[in-house]
Amino acid sequence: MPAKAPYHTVHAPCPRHNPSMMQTELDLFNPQDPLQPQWVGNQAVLLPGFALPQVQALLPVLREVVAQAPFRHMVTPGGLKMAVGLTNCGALGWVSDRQGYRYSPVDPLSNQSWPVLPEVLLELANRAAALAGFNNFQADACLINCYRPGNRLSLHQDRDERDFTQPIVSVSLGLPAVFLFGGHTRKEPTQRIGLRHGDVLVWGGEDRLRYHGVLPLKPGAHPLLGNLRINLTLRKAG
Ligand code: MD3
Ligand code: FE
Repeated sequence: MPAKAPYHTVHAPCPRHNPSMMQTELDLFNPQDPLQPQWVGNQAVLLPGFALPQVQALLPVLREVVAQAPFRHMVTPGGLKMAVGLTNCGALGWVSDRQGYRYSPVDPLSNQSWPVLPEVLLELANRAAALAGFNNFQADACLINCYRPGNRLSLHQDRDERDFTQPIVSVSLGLPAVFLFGGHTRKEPTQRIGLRHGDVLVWGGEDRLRYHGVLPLKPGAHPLLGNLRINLTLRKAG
């Protein structure tokens, strides 16, 4: 245990000392253990394991979301089918088709509203945003990506949201991945950071428009999610 708990607002037991949290990736040789926030930019912070105390509550609500709005492979404006499966919850959802990328209040598969953004997820995102210095984060959209082994996300910026002063909070679940974060132009070099089950990333301010992506997912088996990686990104889109 570090002398001082890194997450002052977390009153749950330390997940790495509680086997029921199913954190199976504890590696004493990894400088990321034990849980310490890692600033990867002036306004970008990785909170290792921050979501672990909520995982047991999150998984059933995510299953409900996916039952109402299943993962699908969206088509890019260029006509390519995205390998990563995608769905949304919240008042707005990110969609892509031959017409372009945008946020829509309606799921094009069902012509219904997207599922409600679960309270447990909103509350988790607000606590994470506050730790990074964003005190009035008002997420109205949660994009849910589903990766299988081999799936990658090429370098891109997130610029379909209305207000770039609002941060993005991401929650990683299931198989680990290598996240790439670059600069404000595509050609700048990228850094790599490992994202594991339960990790939360907050990006805002000057880091909000950085290029970023995900390397091809390595095969593996996660005890809770099998051969999947699920990434939730909470945003203020509208
Ligand atoms: C840095 N998702 O959905 S999450 C995306 O792991 C996306 O599925 C990745 O990029 C994933 O758009 C990365 C972390 C993240 C999200 C948004 C960012 C990092 C970011 C926006 C700006 C800079
Ligand atoms: Fe992105």
